[in-house]
Amino acid sequence: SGALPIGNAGSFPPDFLWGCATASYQIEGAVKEDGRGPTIWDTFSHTPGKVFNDDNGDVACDSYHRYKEDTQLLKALGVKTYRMSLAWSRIFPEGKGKLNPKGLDHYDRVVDDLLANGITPYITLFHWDLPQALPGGWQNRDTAYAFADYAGVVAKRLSDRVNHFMTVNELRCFTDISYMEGRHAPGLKLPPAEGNQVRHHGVLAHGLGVQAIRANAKPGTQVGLADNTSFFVPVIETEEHIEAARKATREENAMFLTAIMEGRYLDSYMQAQGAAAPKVQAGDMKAIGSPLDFVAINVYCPSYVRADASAPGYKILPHLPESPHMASPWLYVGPEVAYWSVRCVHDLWKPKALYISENGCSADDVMTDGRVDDADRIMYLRNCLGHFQRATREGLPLKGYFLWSLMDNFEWADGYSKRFGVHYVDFATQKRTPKLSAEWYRELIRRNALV
Ligand code: PNW
Repeated sequence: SGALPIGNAGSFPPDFLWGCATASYQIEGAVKEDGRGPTIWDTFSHTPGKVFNDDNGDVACDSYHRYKEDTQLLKALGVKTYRMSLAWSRIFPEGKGKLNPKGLDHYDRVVDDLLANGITPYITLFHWDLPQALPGGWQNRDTAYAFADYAGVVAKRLSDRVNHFMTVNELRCFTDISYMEGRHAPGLKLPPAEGNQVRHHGVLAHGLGVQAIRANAKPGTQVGLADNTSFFVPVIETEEHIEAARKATREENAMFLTAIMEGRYLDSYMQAQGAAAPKVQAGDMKAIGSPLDFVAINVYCPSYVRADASAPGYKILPHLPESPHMASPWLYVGPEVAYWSVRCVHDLWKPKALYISENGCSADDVMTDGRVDDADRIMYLRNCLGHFQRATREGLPLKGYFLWSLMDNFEWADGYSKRFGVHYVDFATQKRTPKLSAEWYRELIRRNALV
């Protein structure tokens, strides 16, 4: 009859790197074990009313004890790589000063187990679990120096086996959301001058971290960061609107990725902040602009943008509350952002290599007869990957993709109420069950093509 053969909707480059991502506080648990020091997320999640249902990361996915099981989940998926973060306070329980050797020993074991199973670790050094003991947290410039010391120690210990380090994850989240909007630890609502200083300490930590890693790591170690840059989709693909998207990407990220890629704050940003502009010391911008081997971006949702005759030359089109979104209300759907994120970063700054350090979604997963048929998540991922694929087809230097997340985990202020995993976690028993999306991802990796 007229049955068509099973086809591939398009292949990825042969060496494209497929992976999954997680973060220490979201999966490890074991918050009091082997000398780990408390973090601002322990404090925040144990403060009533801060996290949905007053959930916390005390146990999470218990990955501190179950990391070998997690490695086997990765292996079964067929991913070649795993993006994980280290808990700073396991290594320096007070953020600086006395080193806890048990912390480094733990990550040695995790890395060795991954490598023994053919999985390449990509390590994020800071994914929000800031040691509580650091006075003033990111309000204090000293925290940036403490971070660099910690990063250097890790690089020295692990770079014989780990080739890729990301300094920090999502600058906007651990500065703005945490210190200005109050939704994440430490839950402050600082005025603009102090908030801008926190942002500055964040990018400075990244820059000093890059320098410390280069000074301590094996030559050839690749250094970058994972940023949730705000990304813009031109409403119409004409040069005029594409230029508006590029301009918006540069201007709207002036305090984060733009400063890192250009080694300076845009005049427009400094002028707009006026008296509240960050106080910058000699040498800061040089450190912040340290050359990178790669840029990794976390891509979830778009803003749509159009060209505009008046300054600044673009207009961001707001989402309506009823615009389509995934289970998390902030996670608006707009898969073209996958292509335009890569395209705009490439056009603006031409990094040597680009990775997607996170992409994925929450869905209202329910287990029925032992199965989780998460068609919504497959729809979301397939759509995004089609647009990432366009970037690779057009020759943009996109090298790999880390799906967020390997498994359901502690979703910050949403506690355990929002599930992002391709494995379902029953938090009462810690049983991990592959969702239908895991099966789908495995098949995509097997064919190296959209299915
Ligand atoms: C990222 N928002 O966080 C993080 O890197 C992950 O740790 C997290 O689990 C994942 O995305 C899913 O949320 C975000 O409110 C958290 O816009 C919140 C927002 C964006 C990113």
